[in-house]
Amino acid sequence: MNEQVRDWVRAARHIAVLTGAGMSAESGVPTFRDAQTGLWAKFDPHQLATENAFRANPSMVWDWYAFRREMIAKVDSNAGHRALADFARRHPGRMTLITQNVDGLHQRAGSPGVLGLHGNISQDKWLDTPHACCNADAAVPGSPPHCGVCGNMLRPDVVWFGEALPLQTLTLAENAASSCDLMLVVGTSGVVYPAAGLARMAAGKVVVVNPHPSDLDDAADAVLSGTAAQLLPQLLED
Ligand code: BV8
Repeated sequence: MNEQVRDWVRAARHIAVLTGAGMSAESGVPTFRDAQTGLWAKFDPHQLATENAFRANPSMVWDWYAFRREMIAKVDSNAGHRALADFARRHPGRMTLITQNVDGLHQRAGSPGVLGLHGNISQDKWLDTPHACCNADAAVPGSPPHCGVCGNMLRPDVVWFGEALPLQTLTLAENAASSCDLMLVVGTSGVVYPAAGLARMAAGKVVVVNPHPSDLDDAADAVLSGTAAQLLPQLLED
């Protein structure tokens, strides 16, 4: 393990962590770029994860999310998720965890106050502003479930491309980035914004953890070439 980076971790009063799909790869959740297995192989996720795609073909997009939900329900957090949760438990208030992931595995590992920039795949919300008739518990089952009176559809409570991130969450993430002594950037290709921009606005040193080159390596003070579950336990042990 890179001793210099471990020294940075030990010396840091406030550590911000930004994670992406690579964080959950060792849990068995394919990353966004290699998520497209089997019947979804021919679809570009950046195309599917849009309001237009959902309105154009609601059942196709709903089924894609149902496929991912089933997969996520079968897996568990890995040693990388647990190392972050353990560090936060041992050092309350010293770490702010920001994730692009919608799988809930950080939360399942016990990480407190996770800033979920892109939502939560296991929750639904109404596509259009709900009327008095729109009761999710009474929604007509189907792909997707919908209101039996006005036809309003349920959609996954995630941020689709072209949609704004939850403002309060983004603001808290930006505050953490601009006040950190150290930012760990784990398992992200760094191509999706404004999430990737957080690494470029980090006040402290930036350390990338990724087995492959990423678009944020140029912003890094150190690049640790390895996986989240392998490196984070070593990096974060006291
Ligand atoms: C918006 C939820 C405006 C849905 C997601 C600036 C420049 C260029 C483009 C833009 C820009 N600003 C905005 C844009 C447009 C767009 C964007 O960024 N496009 C990209 C593709 C060019 N951004 C948006 O549309 C955002 N919204 O801008 O709104 C606006 C503002 C106000 C009012 C109205 C509108 C919304 C972006 C969020 C979209 N939703 N997810 C869902 O999940 O279905 S993004 C989704 O894709 C993920 O959440 C994540 O963010 C991204 C995937 O990236 P990664 O997580 O990094 O995963 P990836 O597979 O790419 O890479 C995995 C990495 O892990 C690899 O590097 C690999 O090497 C590594 N790895 C593999 N195994 C391991 C590992 N690492 C460690 N350990 C391992 N074991």
